[in-house]
Amino acid sequence: MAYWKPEIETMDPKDLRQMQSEKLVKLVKYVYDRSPFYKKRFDEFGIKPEDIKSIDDIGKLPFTRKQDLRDTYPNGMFCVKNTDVVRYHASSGTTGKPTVVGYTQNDLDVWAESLARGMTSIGLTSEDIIQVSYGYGLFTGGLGLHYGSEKIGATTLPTSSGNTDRQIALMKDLDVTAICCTPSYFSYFLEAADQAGCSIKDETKLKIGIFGAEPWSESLRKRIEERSGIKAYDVFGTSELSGPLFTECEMQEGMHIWSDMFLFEILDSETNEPLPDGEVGELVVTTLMKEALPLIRFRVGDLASLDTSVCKCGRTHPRLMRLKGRSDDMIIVRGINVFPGQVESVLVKFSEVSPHFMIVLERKGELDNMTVQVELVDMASDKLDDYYKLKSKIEQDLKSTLYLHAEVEFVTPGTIPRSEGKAKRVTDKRQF
Ligand code: DLL
Repeated sequence: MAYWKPEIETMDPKDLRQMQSEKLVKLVKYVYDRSPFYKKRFDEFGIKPEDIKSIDDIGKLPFTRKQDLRDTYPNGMFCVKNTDVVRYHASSGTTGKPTVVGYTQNDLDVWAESLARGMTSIGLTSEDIIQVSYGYGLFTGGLGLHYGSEKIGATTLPTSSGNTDRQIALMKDLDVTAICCTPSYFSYFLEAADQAGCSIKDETKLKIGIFGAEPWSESLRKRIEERSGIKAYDVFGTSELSGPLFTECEMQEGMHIWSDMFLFEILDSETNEPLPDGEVGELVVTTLMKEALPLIRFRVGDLASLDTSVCKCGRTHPRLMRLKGRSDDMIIVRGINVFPGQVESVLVKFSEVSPHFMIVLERKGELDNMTVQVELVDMASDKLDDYYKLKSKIEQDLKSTLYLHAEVEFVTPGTIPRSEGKAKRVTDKRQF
C-alpha cells in the first residue's frame, strides 16, 4: 500500500484531533485579526478568540454561508493583501453573483498536496500519464487536478474539456493511463469512442478514472467500469474550499478527507446539532490551513455522511461517503423530494438506455408531472413491443425508488444535450 505522507495519513486519530484543536485555536485568532468580516461576525456573536480553546468549542463559532462570499464580493473576506494572492478562481454564479476565491502560494501547495495524497492512494505514481479533461480556467477542476498530477510526478496531459475526438486520439497515441473528468463527460467519452470505432477497453492503456464535480451513483460506477475496463474513483471538493480535494482510495469506500487540512462536521440542518457516523446531514467545513480565504464552519450546501472508522487501507482520516446531491439540486415533485442522482441510479441499470437523461417537470392543472426523457441505445422500429415493456419496467423501478410516478419518454439517440462539464439534468417548466 503506497502513501504520499504516511506519518500524517496513518496518524493516531487522537493525535489528529489534538492537531486539529491546535490549528483551530490559531485559525480563529488569525481570521479575527485579519478579516474585518470575521471580526464583525464574531463580535455580533459575542465570541472572542480566547473563547475557543479546543475543537470541543467548535459549536460556539458562527456559520459562514455562500451568501457571505457574495455579499463581500469580490474579496471582502480575504485575510491577506492582494499582492500575496497568486491565483484567483471564480464560481460560475449560476445561482447568484459569482464568488471569487483567492490563493496564496501556500494555499496552492496544500491543495496540490491533498490531491497528491489521494492520487497516490489509488495507485497512481510518477509512471502514470494523466489526462485532465476537466475545464481549465476559472473552474477549479482542470488546474486543481493538473497540479495534483504534477506533484506526484506523473506526466500531465492538459486537454481540458471538449474536442472529444482529439482527446480519444491523444489518449490512445500517448498511452494515457488515467483520466480526470465529470462522470457524465466520461459517459459521453465512451459513446464518442464507440462512434469513432475505438474501444477504450482494448485499444488504450487507460486503467483509472477520477470522476466528480457532480453527483453520480454506484450503479453508474459499475456501468463505467464494465464498459471501459477501468477502476472509477470518486473525487469531491468545492471552489470555496479550493477545488477538487479528496479522492477515494483503492478500497472505493468513501473519500478520505485530510483532517490536518480540514475539519468536517455533519449537522442536522434544523437543529444544527452534530449527527453520528453514517447519518446524512448538512456538510459544514472549517479550513485549517488556508491563508487567503479561510472559512469558519462553511455551510457547503451538500448533504453527506461521514465514516470515521479506520479504513482498510490503513488511513485514519475520516471518509466522506458518496454524496446524494446538493440541497439546492433537490426538486420537490408533488411534495416528494427527488434527487436527479436517484433517477440516474435506476436508469443505468438498464443497458438498453444510455446514461444521458433529462427530467422535465410540468404542471398539469393542479398536479406536477414528471417525465424522464432517456435515449434508447439501439432504436429499431420493429421492436415496439419490447419498448413498451422496457418503458413500464423502468417506470416501475423509478416508482419504487422515488415513491412517485414518473413517465418515461424515449427520445432519439443523441438528442439529450451532452455535457463537457457538469451535466444539467432538470428542465423545470412549472409556473409557481
Ligand atoms: O465542482 C470542484 C471539483 C472539481 C470537484 C473537479 C471534483 C472534481 P464547484 O463548482 O464549486 O467545485 O462545485 C462544488 O459540486 O458542493 C457538490 O455539490 C458538487 N460535487 C463536487 N464533487 C462531487 C462529488 C467543484 N464527487 C459542488 N459527488 C459541491 C457529488 C459533487 N457532488
